[in-house]
Amino acid sequence: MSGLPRCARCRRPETSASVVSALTPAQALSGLERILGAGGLLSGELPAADLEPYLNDQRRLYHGRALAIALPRTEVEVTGLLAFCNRHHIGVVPQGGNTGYCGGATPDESGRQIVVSLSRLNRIRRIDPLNYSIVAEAGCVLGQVQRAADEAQRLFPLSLGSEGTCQLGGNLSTNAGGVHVLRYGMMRDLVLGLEVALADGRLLSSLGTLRKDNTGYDVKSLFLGAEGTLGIITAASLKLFPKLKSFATAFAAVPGPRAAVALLARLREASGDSVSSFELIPRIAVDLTARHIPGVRDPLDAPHPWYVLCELTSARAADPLGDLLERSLAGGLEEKLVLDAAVARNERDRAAFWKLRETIPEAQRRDGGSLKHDISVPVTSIPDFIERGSRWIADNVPDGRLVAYGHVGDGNLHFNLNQAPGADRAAFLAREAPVKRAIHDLVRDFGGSFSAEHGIGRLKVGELERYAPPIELNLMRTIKRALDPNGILNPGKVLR
Ligand code: FAD
Ligand code: 2HG
Ligand code: ZN
Repeated sequence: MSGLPRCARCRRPETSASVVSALTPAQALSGLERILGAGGLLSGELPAADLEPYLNDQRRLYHGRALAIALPRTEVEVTGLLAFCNRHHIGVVPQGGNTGYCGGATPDESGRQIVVSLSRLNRIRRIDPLNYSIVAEAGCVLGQVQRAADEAQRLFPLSLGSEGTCQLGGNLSTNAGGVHVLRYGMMRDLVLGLEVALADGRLLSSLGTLRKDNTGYDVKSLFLGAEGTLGIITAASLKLFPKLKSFATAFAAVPGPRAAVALLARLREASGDSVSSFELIPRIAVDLTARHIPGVRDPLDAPHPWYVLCELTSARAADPLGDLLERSLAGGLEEKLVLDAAVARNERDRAAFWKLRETIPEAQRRDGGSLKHDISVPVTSIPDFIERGSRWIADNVPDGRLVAYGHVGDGNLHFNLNQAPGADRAAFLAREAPVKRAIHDLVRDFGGSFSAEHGIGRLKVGELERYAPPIELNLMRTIKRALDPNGILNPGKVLR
């Protein structure tokens, strides 16, 4: 990658060879204005502060420029915009809530791409409680979809720390994970149908709500996790579940990851698979959140090396989940799988446990520079992976501290490092490449993935080239060429 041009501000290699349009910027803008109407396009005439939120990613890894920000109101406007951009070879970057971790929604530095914000396509089109399904537009904020389901006495189970901001289209396009995957699966598993604007301006309208439909290739699945490189998702039909009525939540100290994995297996058996979340949290994350996030405190009296936040849930109001959880934890105490535990007595306790967990990324950010690795290995291998990874970091990164936490029930860890107190931020961040290589190579040795739930975006294009089986990469490129022959859709993301 070293031979590629670098971004003037962040010095990262540019992966995007932007498509080049024969139109002048003024011609392109007036064509787009005709399609999107008054107020449908933000361009350089506005104060820079109005455009900035669309041009940076939330981790501040990338700083792009754009010819304009398009704000379509309907799927028809999205198709019109794509037909125009395809005809004139203008690169298009779909953007949802812009909470992605890999720079996928940020335009490149050329200033020739259009950012397409889906935020105005934000209607819940219909909800069918009997069919346990909902049809919602791509710009709906995830929390809005959850609330619509809740009001209909149903559950839409996808849940992420960013759910107040991220949008359905972004969730679908990153195949988001989060804290309920153990029970309900990833975003992909929750989809019944999609409506997608294709590069050439056609609309794939496949918003059926069937559970069973074996009619040829599963075309919609191509767009799930494609990060806007194969089409722009404008709406989706999704599965709903019975609304949850009982919860039992514990914050338990465990001697280490091995005990955590054993405890999870025991809880799943004992509860008839009612475990909906099982999150691993290291001591350092409790310290960081207590220090940086107002209102967070350690739920237990004495410090311990590791913790799990586990939650059992049921759609039956009278399910005795609390007793079951307490009995399992007591059994765990006897067998030394558990050292101590706090069980939520009310909704306030429960919210406090979850606040500690969900604010770990923010606490990491406030504490200084961090290097992030969104990895997964088989659940059984989690303890050995953590042991070997920790040893490597202790031996090789003296100015870093491991903050390894996450969705251990899915085998997914955020194997992150923060700069040690007093360390030089720039020198620590400069270690990114060798640290990433060592950790991702270790992940490969364990048969794991270097991107469990955050996707590829621009950040991990090189990693995909390094670790993906060549045949898979080749098939991906074939699909990309077939669906986007002019390369206008999110150029330089996922595939170079
Ligand atoms: P964006 O960031 O706007 O876009 C993401 C990608 O999707 C880009 O490539 C973009 O081009 C593409 N895209 C967006 N909309 C469309 C569309 N309509 N059609 C086609 N392509 C589109 N992620 C997890 O998986 N699990 C977590 O637990 C989790 N926790 C998080 C916690 C915090 C505090 C934060 C800040 C982020 C977290 N994330 C998590 C990451 C992020 O929220 C998810 O990746 C989310 O799905 C991104 O949605 P978005 O709307 O913000 O997408
Ligand atoms: C989470 O699980 C998110 O909190 C963010 O996926 C992880 O910041 C991270 O590394
Ligand atoms: Zn996560």
